Amino acid sequence: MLKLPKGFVLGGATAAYQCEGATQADGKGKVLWDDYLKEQGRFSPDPACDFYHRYPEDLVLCKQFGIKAIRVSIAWSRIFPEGHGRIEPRGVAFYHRLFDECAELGIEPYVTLHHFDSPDATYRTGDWLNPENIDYFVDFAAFCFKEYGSQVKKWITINEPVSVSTQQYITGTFPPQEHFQFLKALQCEHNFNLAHARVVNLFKKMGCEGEIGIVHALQTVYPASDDVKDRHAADLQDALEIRFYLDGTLEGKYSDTTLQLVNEILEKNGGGELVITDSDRDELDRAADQLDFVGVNYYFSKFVKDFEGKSEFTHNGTGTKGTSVSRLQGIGEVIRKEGIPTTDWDWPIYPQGIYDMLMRITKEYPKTRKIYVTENGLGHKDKFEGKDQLIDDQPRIDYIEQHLEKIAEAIQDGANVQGYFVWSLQDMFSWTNGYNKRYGLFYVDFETQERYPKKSAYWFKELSHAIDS
Ligand code: BGP
Repeated sequence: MLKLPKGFVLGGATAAYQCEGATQADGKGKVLWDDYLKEQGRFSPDPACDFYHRYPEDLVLCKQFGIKAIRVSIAWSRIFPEGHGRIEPRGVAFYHRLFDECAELGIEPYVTLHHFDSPDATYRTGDWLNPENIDYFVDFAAFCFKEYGSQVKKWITINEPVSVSTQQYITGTFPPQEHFQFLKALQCEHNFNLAHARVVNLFKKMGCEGEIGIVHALQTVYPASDDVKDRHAADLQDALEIRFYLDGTLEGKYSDTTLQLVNEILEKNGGGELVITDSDRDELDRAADQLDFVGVNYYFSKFVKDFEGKSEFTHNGTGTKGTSVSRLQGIGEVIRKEGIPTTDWDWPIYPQGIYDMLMRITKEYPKTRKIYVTENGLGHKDKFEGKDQLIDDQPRIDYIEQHLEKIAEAIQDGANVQGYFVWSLQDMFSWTNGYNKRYGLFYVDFETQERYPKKSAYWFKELSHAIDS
């Protein structure tokens, strides 16, 4: 059995737009995804798994299956339908009910303020590239701290800012679908670091109780070979996706090497200069000193080789193995590494990557107080064979177990990892893949909205008991 410390938190993760459904209910304002998904016509975010109405049922399942904590996010546009100004009381009331129910059942909510769902109104005025929208986000955060401060003690400023910056402006897989706009992507990265820092500093200044952190997507990058060019390619890819964020949020300062790498990326892709002011630097610096934890989302690693050709990117959003392509001009090409299994969506399954990332944070970012693994899990085409048949998702159990083993090893080697949240609690909507990429411990029949515990849910329950005993 896995050697995890007593008190280690076992949780399930969700995000508002992926599970709530009810995207037009009770005065909710539009978000950037609403029109975009409608135009695409591939899949709808409604009703997803209808968490907006069925959260009591899901929380009971948590209780029954030893899940002690849940990651949820507050949809900014339920509270401020236009991103700022007018407040929607029905949206405010919904989250009070949700947090009350959590308290009733003894499940601790870890609450994210931004999980990919900017209000349409702020999106249309430049989203994170417009400093005014950062002000609105800070106001939204202040509102939440005051309103829900007695119910919520664990806060997360932003979920995976890198997924937004790169998918909006480099790979074109998030709206507005722009391609290879490196200056925009990197400016967006800095602006995210700044927005996060301002919210952390505000939280501490307000004297709020509890802890605050940020969640990063940290898919470890390795060079495809020992060749010096491949090693440099891995460094560039890492700077773009990982290092710029870790420096900005955990150290509170971009190192000279990080800035050199980032400038090299810009030079090779049309040039331009980032706007980073002295006051920004001061915010970053103060926030890193006060940050309580970092959340690590880890699904896979990347193996990168030198690439000097024209950028090209194809997203595998259907689960057809071998269809993804990622080549970034002057940065690197993601290759398939012999001997490393991949999911149907081409994500290499490489548990060593989580160990290496946890140890990197521990060693290279010593200000970091605590780490939670805030997302990890396996996207899989689970088969439902009738109400009385247990859904056998053994590959998911294997995946989670292998990663938890590596987490346990990192803890033994000095990483202060306090908990693990499986992505996802129940099956839900996936931003660029729709509904056939299931992650949940609980199977959701999207027609009837019935929930069925999968084999992995029973496995998770045993693990939870083992940690408690
Ligand atoms: C993370 C996001 C989640 C979730 C997960 C799985 O990047 O924080 O919101 O979607 O990845 O990703 P996907 O749904 O693309 O498979």
